[in-house]
Amino acid sequence: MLEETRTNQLEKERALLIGIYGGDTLREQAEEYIDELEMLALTAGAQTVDKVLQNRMHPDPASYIGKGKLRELKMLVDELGIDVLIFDDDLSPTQIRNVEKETQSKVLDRSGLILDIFASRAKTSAAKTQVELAQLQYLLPRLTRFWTHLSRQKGGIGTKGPGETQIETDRRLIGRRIAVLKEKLEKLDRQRTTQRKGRKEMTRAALVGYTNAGKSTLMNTLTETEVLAENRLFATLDSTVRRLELDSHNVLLSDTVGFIRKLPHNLIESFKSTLDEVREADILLHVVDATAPSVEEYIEVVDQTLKELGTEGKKKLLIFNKIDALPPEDLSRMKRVWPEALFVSAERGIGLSKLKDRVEELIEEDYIDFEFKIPLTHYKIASHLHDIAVVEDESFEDDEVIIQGTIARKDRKKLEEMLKRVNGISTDESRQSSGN
Ligand SMILES: Nc1nc2c(ncn2[C@@H]2O[C@H](COP(=O)(O)OP(=O)(O)OP(=O)(O)O)[C@@H](O)[C@H]2O)c(=O)[nH]1
Ligand SMILES: [Mg+2]
Repeated sequence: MLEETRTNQLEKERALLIGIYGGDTLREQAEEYIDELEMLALTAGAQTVDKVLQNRMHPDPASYIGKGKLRELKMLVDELGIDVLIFDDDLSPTQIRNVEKETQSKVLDRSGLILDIFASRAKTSAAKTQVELAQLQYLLPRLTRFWTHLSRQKGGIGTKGPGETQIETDRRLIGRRIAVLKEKLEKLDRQRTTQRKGRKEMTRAALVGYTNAGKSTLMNTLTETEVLAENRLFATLDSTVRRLELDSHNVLLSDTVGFIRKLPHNLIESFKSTLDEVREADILLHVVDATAPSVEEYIEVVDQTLKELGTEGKKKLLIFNKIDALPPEDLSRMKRVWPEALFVSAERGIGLSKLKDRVEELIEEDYIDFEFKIPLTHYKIASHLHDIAVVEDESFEDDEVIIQGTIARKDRKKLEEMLKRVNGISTDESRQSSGN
């Protein structure tokens, strides 16, 4: 059961959900989409009173659903005491206006709803700024509707909305606010980059996946921490980074915001800096809720979103979670379909050692042998090496320490260059001291 939010609200808004099927979308699919929309509505604090599905190839450009259906909708609104109509697709400003006019009810589309949830969830300054930016960008083209709304609230029946000048003024104000927010985000971005510099050399893995897949739970179990994990959509909005100690490697593991179908594009845009954790990761751990009704589609949505973020070519592990709640026959079937995938239960701690082994294998693919001779005068380099490499042997000789082991290819190159400089200096020093 999905927990309800905003319980302080005296009366829950009564929502009617509307979707269409036909064309590429089968009825069962549309039903599932609308169930997801119900979850979203509940997360936002609304109570779903009824759902309406219409069979039509394409949305009506004027009102999304057909004229006749719209009249039916109006009757339902009155009969059931509906406060808000929520559409499963994004509506154009014209569609919103027409439906509002015909039904005399508040109209929200999927993006508007998702943005509303993000807004109520955002806690940190970065998340708040990102959400506000996305909301304003969403609002800008829809401005007329909000003003029509406002004038109606003032009581003017059939008023045409404010004059163009008022809307223009408002557009300018929003435009200015957007600029301020963008600047603020850039500043936050610079701070994050500085913070990140220190951990550049460690292997980084990011948990990604559909919302509610169990990313945060997996993060908690693997790193023995306590980030918020709950049965609601978008529990996580900010990335959290924790150290994960494996047998021979240390990894920085980050937990990130979940994805969903039809995630508003400007939301992805404005969350790009939060999603930097994903873009900069060496390994992506794609967590999938194995008990979800349409696993394949969830995987596809996540892959598409990852593509949008420009993360192709990264190493990826597909991890099916919640296998404790999966009927055994489904588990066997999935193992056949995805022989490469891992099957775990984050909550029960099943399959985690195999998961850790696989992560180590992936890291090791890029690991190569090294042997470095480091002057004791630069022992700092040796301790740094202990942090970033797997040290297998260490011996002391005269004024040098000889260290052997395996290291990431990119780090070996860096250290070689560093040592070249250091050895250059010490050779010079020794030449000078021997009087040559
Ligand atoms: N049965 C079962 N439930 C699990 C398992 N792992 C997580 N869950 C439940 O799934 C729900 C979502 O878990 P989270 O870890 O918050 O999911 P998330 O992917 O971080 O979700 P968002 O942050 O909202 O994107 C919670 O109610 C968890 O208790 C598991 O292994 N088995
Ligand atoms: Mg989470």
